[in-house]
Amino acid sequence: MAEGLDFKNPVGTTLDRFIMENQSDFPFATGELSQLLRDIAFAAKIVNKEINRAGLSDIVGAMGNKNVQGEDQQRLDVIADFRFTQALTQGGEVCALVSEEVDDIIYTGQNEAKYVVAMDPLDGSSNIDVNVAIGTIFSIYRRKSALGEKPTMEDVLQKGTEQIAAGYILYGSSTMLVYTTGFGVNGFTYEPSLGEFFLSHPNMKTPETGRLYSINEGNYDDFEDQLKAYIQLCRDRKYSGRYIGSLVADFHRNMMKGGMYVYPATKGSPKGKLRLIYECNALGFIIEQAGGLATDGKSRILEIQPTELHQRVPYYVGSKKMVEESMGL
Ligand code: AHM
Ligand code: MG
Repeated sequence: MAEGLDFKNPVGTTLDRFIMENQSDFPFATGELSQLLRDIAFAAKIVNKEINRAGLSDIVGAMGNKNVQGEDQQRLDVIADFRFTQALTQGGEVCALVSEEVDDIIYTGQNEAKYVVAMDPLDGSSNIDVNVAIGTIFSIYRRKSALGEKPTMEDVLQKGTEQIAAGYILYGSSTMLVYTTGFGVNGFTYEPSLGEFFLSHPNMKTPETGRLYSINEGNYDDFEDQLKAYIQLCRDRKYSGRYIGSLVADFHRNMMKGGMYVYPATKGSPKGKLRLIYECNALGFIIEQAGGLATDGKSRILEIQPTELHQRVPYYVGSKKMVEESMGL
């Protein structure tokens, strides 16, 4: 063996191995959740591939709106919705799905399955067509209704505290899958030539405070006085304003470096813009597991009882001290 080189663990831990090795965290685990997470990762690889060739598909699409397989060109968010729905329906572990792309509950027909998934298959709509980082967000719940029956509204309208797993995929300069099952947050980076996610960011923690603030300052005049005062404080302290307009990318950067993302109520979106059950709760679970905080500006996001599938909430998420300070605490 070449001196100084460690070949014992040459490529690190794959996502599949990690999921398998950590399955015993769950009492009575029978492997369905592990399979469900693998189904999500599988769909993520396909979506990642579609995203990477998006520019090329457009060129082909321009010649009569057909791609190389002769299929009609479709928007990436529609493609992502189709890929994830297909993977989770065929995977057999999910009885019902909620997707940002679909108004009603999607019944998979797998009434024996234990789990419910809420997701935004491709978030950052304004960035999808312009080669800027975008993401997928997902949240997993155990159903409340009896196995074998058709799932109900109660199954999908659960508080964030009931999540058993949540995660996101960031399609950025590299593709990452980050998830939690309530035992810390772990990040995996995709290696395209091997087609595998590898553990690259074990046990992720966010700094207690930070110097980045992410908000659409174009809406400043609409903000409540308290938030205006906090933004002014960030400016006085020479914090950096960083806003991609892709929630997953802004969230991920802030979690890594220390910072806060806010989408408050505005005149145009009086209840905020982001969706409680598949955007705010998922990232709220992750940030809490990483040591941060997620609120609606007044109280903890994970404790809000959802009443509608596509409910919007104001959203404050990131480093604990910054979120507290912005709320006047
Ligand atoms: P989308 O689900 O339609 O993509 O909207 C969510 C996105 C977030 O990713 C992003 O942070 C925010 O909307 C940007 O909104 P705005 O352009 O109003 O600042
Ligand atoms: Mg979205």
